[in-house]
Amino acid sequence: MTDYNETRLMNPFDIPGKKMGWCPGCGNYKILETLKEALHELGIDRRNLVIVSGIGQAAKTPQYVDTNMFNGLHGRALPAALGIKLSNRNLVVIAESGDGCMYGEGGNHFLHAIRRNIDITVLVHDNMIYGLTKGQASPTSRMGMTTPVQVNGVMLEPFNPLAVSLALDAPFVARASAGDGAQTKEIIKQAISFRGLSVVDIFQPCVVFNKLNTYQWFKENTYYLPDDYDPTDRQQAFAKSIETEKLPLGVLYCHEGRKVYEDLLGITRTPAYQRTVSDEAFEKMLAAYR
Ligand SMILES: Cc1ncc(C[n+]2csc(CCOP(=O)(O)OP(=O)(O)O)c2C)c(N)n1
Ligand code: SF4
Repeated sequence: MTDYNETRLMNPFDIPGKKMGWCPGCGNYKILETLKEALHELGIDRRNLVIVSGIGQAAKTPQYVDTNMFNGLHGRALPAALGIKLSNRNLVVIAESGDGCMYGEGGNHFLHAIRRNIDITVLVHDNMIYGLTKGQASPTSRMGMTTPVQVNGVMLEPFNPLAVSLALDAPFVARASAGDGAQTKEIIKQAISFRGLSVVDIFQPCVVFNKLNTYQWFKENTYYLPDDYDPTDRQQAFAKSIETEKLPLGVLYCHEGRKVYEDLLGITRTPAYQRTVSDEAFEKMLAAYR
């Protein structure tokens, strides 16, 4: 087994001396670290990886990873990720953003990415708040939580990303918690290795604007799926996803049955940038425009 510090020192995804925009203690740090370790341990080539995000605190993550990145508009990580994957299906594509960005502004894209079953990994830093814009309620905010905008408490039921993903037959659905780096890393590794759309909802404390869902709250309100849990049973996974007393952590569902979108489209060709064009064909094309 590789020593933790040794892994950190050798990690090719680190950007030494990078100035970070996150508050001390933010759960985003742990997710970033575990992501870089997962990528390193999977032996992913930095040149074949693209991390795509929207806008927000979580969406800054790709700026702190030494690889290719695309920063889209708020909620628009997934359409960009889809375009990137379809232009070169050999790339490992990770879409990564906050709960507001992915489930709120990007909610429609989230639904249709699952329907399409693109072979990408969706990592959602779920801090149950809008962090970057200073603490308004997000789709996953708990009912009753007060914020500077929801002064009488959030009055809506939270969005349930796991139940929605399972209802749409997402083939890989998991939940992790930033408080447990080791488990989060293993789940991220499984999600990246999975062929098809994988959704990982990662609990992430926002230590500044969310005083309800603290590290302690996540510890007290979650539990690990037991070792004998069968992740191929979709109905059982759905039952787990709607539990409310304590929230399950682990891979709820993993089933390699659905065709991925790239296969359905029949994309087998070499990416455009790798293709060679004969001089003759090129001259012919130019001539057609003269
Ligand atoms: C269409 C649109 N609506 C609103 C905003 C303003 N805005 C920027 S970041 C953000 C909240 C981000 O929250 P979340 O996605 O949960 O990520 P976090 O900052 O908590 O990581 C909002 C509302 C925007 N940039 N674009
Ligand atoms: S405001 Fe919250 S989410 Fe943003 S960096 Fe600070 S602790 Fe993290």
